[in-house]
Amino acid sequence: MILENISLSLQRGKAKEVKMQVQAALDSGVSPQYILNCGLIHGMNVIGGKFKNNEVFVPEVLVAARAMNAGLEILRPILVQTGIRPIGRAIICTVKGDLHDIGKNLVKMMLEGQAIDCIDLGVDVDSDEIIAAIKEHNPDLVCLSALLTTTMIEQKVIIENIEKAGLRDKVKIMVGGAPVTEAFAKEIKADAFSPDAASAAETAVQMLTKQVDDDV
Ligand code: B1M
Repeated sequence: MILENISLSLQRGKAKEVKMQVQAALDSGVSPQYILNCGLIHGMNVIGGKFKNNEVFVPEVLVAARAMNAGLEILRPILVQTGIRPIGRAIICTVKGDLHDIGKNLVKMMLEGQAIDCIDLGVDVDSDEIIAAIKEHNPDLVCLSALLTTTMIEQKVIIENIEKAGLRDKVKIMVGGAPVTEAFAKEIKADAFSPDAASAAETAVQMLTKQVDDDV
C-alpha cells in the first residue's frame, strides 16, 4: 500500500508527499531498493506511458520528475553510504541536447554506493566540457547518459572527440539511457553499456578493479 501511494503521489507531482511517504516507508523497514523500484520508478514508468499516449504533457511530466528527485534525495544517504576509500573516479553527465537527469542521478548514486567518486557535469554537456573535465580531474571512467534517440548519437561524437584529443587511452567510457543498446555501444566503441543503474555500478566496479589488477 505504501509503495502504491508513493507511486501515485509521484504521478500527481506531489513532491512533499513523496518525500514523507519515502521516509515513512524507510522508517517501517521497507528496503530502499524496493522503494526505488516499486514506488518511484514504477510511478515514473506510469507517467512515461501516459506521456507517450498523449494522456499527460510536459508540465505534468516535469512535476512528476521533481517529485521523483525529491524522493531520491531521501534515499540518497542510504544508497551511497559506504565509508570505504574510493576505488576510482568517474565523470558523469547527460549529453548535449538532452535535459533528462533522473537516470543519470540514479547511476551516480549507485556508483557512489560502490565507493566511486563522482564528478557530475550535469545535463546538456558537450565534448569540450568533458575533455576539459578529463584534463582537470583525471578520472578513470566517463559515464554518458542519453534518453533521446536524437541525442544518443552525441555519445558517438563525444567518444570520437575524446579520441581526437589523445585522451581515449586514459579513460574507460560507459554509455547508457533508455534508447541505448549493447549493439550501439559496440558500434560507437564505448568500453561498456549498462541497461540500468544497478548494473552500471557493477560494471564500473569490474572495470575499475580490473584496471587496478592490470596496473599492478
Ligand atoms: Co522526456 N522523453 N522529453 N522528459 N521523458 C522520454 C525519454 C520519452 C521516451 C517519452 C515518450 O515519448 N514515451 C521521449 C523520448 C523519445 C525518443 O527519443 N525515443 C521523450 C521526449 C520526446 C521528450 C521531449 C522531446 C518532449 C517535448 O518537449 N516534446 C523533451 C526533450 C527535452 C530535452 O531533453 N531536450 C522531453 C522532456 C522531458 C521533461 C523535461 C519533461 C522530463 C525530464 C525531467 C528530468 O529528467 N529532470 C521528461 C521525462 C521525465 C521523461 C520520461 C517520462 C521519464 C524519464 C525518466 O526519468 N525515467 C521518459 C519516458 C520513459 O522513460 N518512460 C521521457 C526514469 C529513469 C529512472 O529512467 O532515465 O531511463 P531512465 O534511466 C535508467 C536507464 O535508462 C539507465 O539507468 C537508469 C535507472 O535504472 N541509464 C543508464 C540512464 N543513463 C544511464 C547511463 C549509464 C548506464 C545506465 O551509463 C553511463
